[in-house]
Amino acid sequence: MFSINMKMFVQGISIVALTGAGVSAESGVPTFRGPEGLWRTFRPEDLATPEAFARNPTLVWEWYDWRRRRIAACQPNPAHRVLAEMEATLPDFILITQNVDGLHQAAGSRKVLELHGNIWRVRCTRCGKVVEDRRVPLPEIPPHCACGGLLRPDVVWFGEPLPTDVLQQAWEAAKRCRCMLIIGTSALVQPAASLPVIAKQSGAYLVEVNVADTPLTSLADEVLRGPAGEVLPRWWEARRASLSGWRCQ
Ligand code: BV8
Ligand code: ZN
Repeated sequence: MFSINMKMFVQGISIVALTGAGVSAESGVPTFRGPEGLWRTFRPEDLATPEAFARNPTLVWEWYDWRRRRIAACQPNPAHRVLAEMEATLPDFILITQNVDGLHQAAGSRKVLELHGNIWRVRCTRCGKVVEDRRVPLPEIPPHCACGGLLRPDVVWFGEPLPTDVLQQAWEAAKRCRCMLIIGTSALVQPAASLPVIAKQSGAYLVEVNVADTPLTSLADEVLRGPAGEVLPRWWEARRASLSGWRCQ
């Protein structure tokens, strides 16, 4: 049983949640490497790289436009909502996500570190302007900036560095947290997959929420095997009650 005690909460324990595509699976957003995963039809190097974009921006944008239309039809699920509630309830909580779908923010999370960017932002390859663009479908493919430059999705492609400030904050959060929830990630993509290792080396209690084993499972102190939308609310319900009991003292 998860042994974090109330004192840790009282001392403002730092809890970090790291999420991957699995947290959005029950919302209907396809994962990257699952049986019906996004990559099943495409290979990452075909589409999610700067080289692929330089070679064929139309193909890359057709894929992103298709994903944007899919995601636009998806709503946050109970796992997203519980994470927003944890942010509102716990004195020291931060959410780190590999996802680009924006569903954490749609569920009410505000303290979100987006390691890989956001599919609802576009960036001009000429003037560098970054704007939110929620048009589905896009009026033209590939889309262009007012300056005439080609727009690209404001996401981190394979072979591209993660935003330095975001990555720095994520390292810091992993180093200082007392508990890390690792939710719905295959733990295959770096440097995101190293964050739980850093947390563990710093003495954190690791809770993995997944429907299957991952390379991190052996490192976890507690494994919640099942869909995040079901098991995470139960896990939180068991603790929120004791937390609110603490508030009555
Ligand atoms: C970097 C944004 C260095 C785009 C993504 C050569 C050159 C440079 C780097 C490398 C290289 N070779 C390898 C690398 C490192 C590379 C990497 O890690 N490759 C892997 C594939 C081996 N990393 C990078 O390139 C990174 N950059 O290293 O730069 C650098 C430094 C300086 C200068 C230049 C370069 C950039 C990585 C970011 C790539 N962008 N996304 C887009 O989305 O379009 S990654 C993509 O994978 C998504 O962000 C996704 O989130 C992420 C990880 O996947 P997961 O989230 O884990 O999803 P997945 O489908 O894999 O797993 C789902 C899990 O959920 C499963 O475990 C499943 O069991 C579970 N699940 C399913 N349903 C549920 C569930 N769990 C709970 N409940 C459910 N209901
Ligand atoms: Zn421009």
